[in-house]
Amino acid sequence: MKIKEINLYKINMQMKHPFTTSFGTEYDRIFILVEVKNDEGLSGWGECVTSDRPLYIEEFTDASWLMLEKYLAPLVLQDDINHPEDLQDKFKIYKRNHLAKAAIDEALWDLYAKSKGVSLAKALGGEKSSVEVGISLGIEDNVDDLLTNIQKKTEDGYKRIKIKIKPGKDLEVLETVRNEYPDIPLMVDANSAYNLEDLNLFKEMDRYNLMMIEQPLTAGDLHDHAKLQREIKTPICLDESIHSYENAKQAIELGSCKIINMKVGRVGGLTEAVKIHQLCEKENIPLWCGGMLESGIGRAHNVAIASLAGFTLPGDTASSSRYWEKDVIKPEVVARNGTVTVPDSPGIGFQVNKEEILSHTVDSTKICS
Ligand code: OSB
Ligand code: MG
Repeated sequence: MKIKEINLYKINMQMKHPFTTSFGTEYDRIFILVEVKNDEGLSGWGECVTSDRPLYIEEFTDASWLMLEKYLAPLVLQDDINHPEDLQDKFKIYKRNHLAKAAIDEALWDLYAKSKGVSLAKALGGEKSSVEVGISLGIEDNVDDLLTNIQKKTEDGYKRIKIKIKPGKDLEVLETVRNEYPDIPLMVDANSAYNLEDLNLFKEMDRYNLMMIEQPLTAGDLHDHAKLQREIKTPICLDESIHSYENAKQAIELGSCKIINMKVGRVGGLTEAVKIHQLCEKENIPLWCGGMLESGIGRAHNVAIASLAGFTLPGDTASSSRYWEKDVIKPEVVARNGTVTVPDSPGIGFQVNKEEILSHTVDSTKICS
């Protein structure tokens, strides 16, 4: 593949509902879409799932923009790329910046699949024709609002409910939710808000029959997560701690988690995601696809990766309409009864609505070979 042109679009999309986690509230998503074009005029698309501030991990949109424009795009334009996997070697000289790298990796995978006339899911080795999804519910000031959300999303058929927790919004909330809904598949996500001094709190959570506790402690602290996992029955699932195959391998070896949340952005792209998937299959570690409040482009990539057989638990890829008045792809992603169909047309399998993208674009640049 000879890449002729790379376009970056800085997007500002207003969310339908603000989303609150232990690290803050998101009202708008300010992120980057990447379009790569080959010499035959075919386009591939990827999403850089940063936010405007480095609250979730260290990357943020303006930094990733610079990374993409100044360092990553020129590397891709330099010479022919036979396969998206070739990016791994090329990108190695620049450290981390996984969300930026992943955006180009996704775009190249989409383009590669389109040029071969196969779906992205198939190109990645996906076998499922549909994927199961749950929903991630933000922290609410008022627990009644959370209960209302749970009621609605359960009626919609989502396969499991994840609720965000933070210190002061944890056990009491869980007690209320479990009293109201004793049997729903339920999990919590702390986004790194606790430390080992909170051990007793996590021991108490064992009472609530949770599927898992996602990222209770600081990102990267595999040692303390292993200590915590030895003390509690509820499986720990790692999100922010897993940036690579090596992180996943070490986490499994140390016993820091029993489940892994895969985010294509966080691990630097689809090639690395497939590698981690193989590891989890071999080690019998249940895997599911996380979410970053993506637009349709990122959402489409999530559906494709989740079609691999080792994604055995419902992911966070809810319907486009949960996040947006109007998404940037056609058709939008729709979860029916907690199930999303995996498209079988070439590439991501959703049509990119350029007009809709441009209506949210606050900055753009074209980088040519
Ligand atoms: O920790 O999984 C997370 C959203 C933004 C940043 C981090 C996380 C999340 C979510 C929402 O939980 C997942 C989604 O609905 O896309
Ligand atoms: Mg998480």
